[in-house]
Amino acid sequence: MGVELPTTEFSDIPDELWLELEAHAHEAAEGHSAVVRLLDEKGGFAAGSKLADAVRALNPEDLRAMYRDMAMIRRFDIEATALQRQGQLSLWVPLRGQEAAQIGSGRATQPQDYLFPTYREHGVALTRGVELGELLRLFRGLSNGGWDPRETGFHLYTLVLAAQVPHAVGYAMGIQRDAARAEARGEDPGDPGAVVAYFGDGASSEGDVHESMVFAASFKAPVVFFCQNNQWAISVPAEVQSRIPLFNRAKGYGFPGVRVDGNDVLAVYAVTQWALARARAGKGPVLIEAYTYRQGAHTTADDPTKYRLSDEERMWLERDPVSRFEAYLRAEGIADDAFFADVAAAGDALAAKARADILSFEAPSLEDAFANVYAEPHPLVAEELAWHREYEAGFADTESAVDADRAQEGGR
Ligand SMILES: Cc1ncc(C[n+]2csc(CCOP(=O)(O)OP(=O)(O)O)c2C)c(N)n1
Ligand SMILES: [Mg+2]
Repeated sequence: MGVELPTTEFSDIPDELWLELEAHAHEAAEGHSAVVRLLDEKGGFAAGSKLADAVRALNPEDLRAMYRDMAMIRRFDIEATALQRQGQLSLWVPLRGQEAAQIGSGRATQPQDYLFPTYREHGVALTRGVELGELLRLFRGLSNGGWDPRETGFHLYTLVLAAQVPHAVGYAMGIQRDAARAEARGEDPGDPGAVVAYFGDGASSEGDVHESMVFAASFKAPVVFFCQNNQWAISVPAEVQSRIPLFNRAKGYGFPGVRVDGNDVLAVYAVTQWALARARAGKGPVLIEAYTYRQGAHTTADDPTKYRLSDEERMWLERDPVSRFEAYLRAEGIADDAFFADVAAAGDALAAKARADILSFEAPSLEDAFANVYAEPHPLVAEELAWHREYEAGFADTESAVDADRAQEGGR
């Protein structure tokens, strides 16, 4: 379970504060605590470290904003899940349980950074100013993307597992080269930003992640690999994806790996800030494993009761990231009943807006879905579309029978 981080890698970080992480790593190596954590399960704060002091120094306003983001995206997620059940979305990918990992890491980024999400990063999207209605359009089948990645520094969702990770490293290498070229011309590149590559525990098994890590290490690319280990890749448990804790893999590539309690928003925020600062300073990549839990189904097309026990779900509910942070904010006197009531009301308003937005959206077109398989028309796609139309038409009788039944029931 232990980890040995290369101490020389850490020794020249400008802000000595971050050396605290090295201490965490050594502790882990001795088997004391393998996880960087500031908030315990009841919202108690582990004071007495430099990392803790830095986090404690955060402006109460920022802490409240962090909570607000977590609560808002949770409420949005609940509404989107319900909207899918009511036939308004083709699919929804719930983020419930991963709010701290996403809001903590997203809030640690700077506007000039560029983030590559998977398909579950709704919380990160919120921190980057993505219009949440765009997520609904995507999952309704109305758009293939939806927002301008250059404006938000937030790439489009990627559904092909790990495909965004080599893109992220390539982008980071591009940043590095642009800056070097500017310097060669005698210009000041300023802060050109760093990159965050999000992926899951399951995606970590893809060759793309391996190749990305080799390139990132070799070129010291300014990229943070942010793996949300939510314990499951659909029905496959994380321990099957890796026989060692995932963060330990970084060592084999020659850069630091840190496991952070992914349900502790303050720890995630601090660790991500540290990793980004390191990337900006030209020290190369870091792998962050945010240890968290997918509380809901993989997607609305999945039923987790078929492959995991309710005892496990109950245990993780006790580690819930949102209520943990609420307990901390209350205990510290940073937020009171009025604040939480206000956030709940804002969440309900956001949910109502999502519902109103959806009802104003057009129905997705079957033709559009087929039209975008290739840039040019393709005979096989045309054939498949014709087959699908015929298949849909096969339900016409059933539909009229159902309508007739309903009419009869209505009359009774
Ligand atoms: C290349 C590829 N293989 C398989 C799939 C099907 N698939 C979609 S999500 C998923 C599990 C991913 O698990 P993980 O990486 O842990 O992310 P999580 O869904 O838990 O956030 C699989 C196998 C896919 N989308 N892409
Ligand atoms: Mg997973």
